[in-house]
Amino acid sequence: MKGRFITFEGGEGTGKSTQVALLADRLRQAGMQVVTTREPGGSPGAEIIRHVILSGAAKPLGAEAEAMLFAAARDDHLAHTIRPALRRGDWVVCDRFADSTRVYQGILGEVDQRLIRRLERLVVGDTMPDLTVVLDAPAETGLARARARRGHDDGDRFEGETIEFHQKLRDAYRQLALEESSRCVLVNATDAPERVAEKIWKHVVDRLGPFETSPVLMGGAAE
Ligand code: T5A
Repeated sequence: MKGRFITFEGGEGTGKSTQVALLADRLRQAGMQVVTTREPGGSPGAEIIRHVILSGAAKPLGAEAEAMLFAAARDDHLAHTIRPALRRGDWVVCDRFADSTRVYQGILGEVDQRLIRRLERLVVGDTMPDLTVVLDAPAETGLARARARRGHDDGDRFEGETIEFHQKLRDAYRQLALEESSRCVLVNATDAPERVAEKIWKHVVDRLGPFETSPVLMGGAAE
């Protein structure tokens, strides 16, 4: 049996990591084997590339080179973590994936769309997500959450960008969710985490269910 592949996308601090953990818990309760992972990173080789990019060391090379580094990290992640898990029949829940490159490097970084698409075809091929949850919140809300969690104001390579950058990021993700509505769902992430999780669970059941699970596990607040 082939597993299912779910990715989370959105701006900084929209709650992706929080929701990855909550969804994984819920899928496990429903009897699935679940692998949680993240990008950039998610395999030993990709974690090394993560450090190079997020430290800002690659920024002087330009957005095109960064896009290639993200693609190299993704290639390693797919080979060593994602595809083996899917072949085992596990569910893979991933914090960011190829849409992040489309949005951050392609739209915000203005890297030629043809290069972005070629890299995606080459690296991802047919291992596209079955479902992508795009978390949506005002840029100020996300950045404030990310800063509060860290406890100081210095962000990583991308958190350090201007507020206009983060507003454009939000617009680009909303547009992506609209254009790819057969794969993506846009979820308002300004509610309390449990309420956001409930909305996501309903989308997962709707798009990828039904699961053989008890009605109690399927229940919860409506939206
Ligand atoms: N990138 C990545 C690219 O440019 N191209 C690519 O191809 C890829 C893959 C990754 C960076 O790399 C860029 C994008 C990113 O800039 P990262 O450190 O992994 O960097 O950072 P992010 O993915 O942006 O994740 P963050 O850690 O900033 O935020 P999350 O995961 O969205 O949010 P989370 O869950 O950690 O929550 C942040 C704080 O808010 C609270 C949490 O408890 C936490 O304290 N919170 C909430 N508070 C109130 N209400 C809610 N609903 C909340 N949900 C969470």
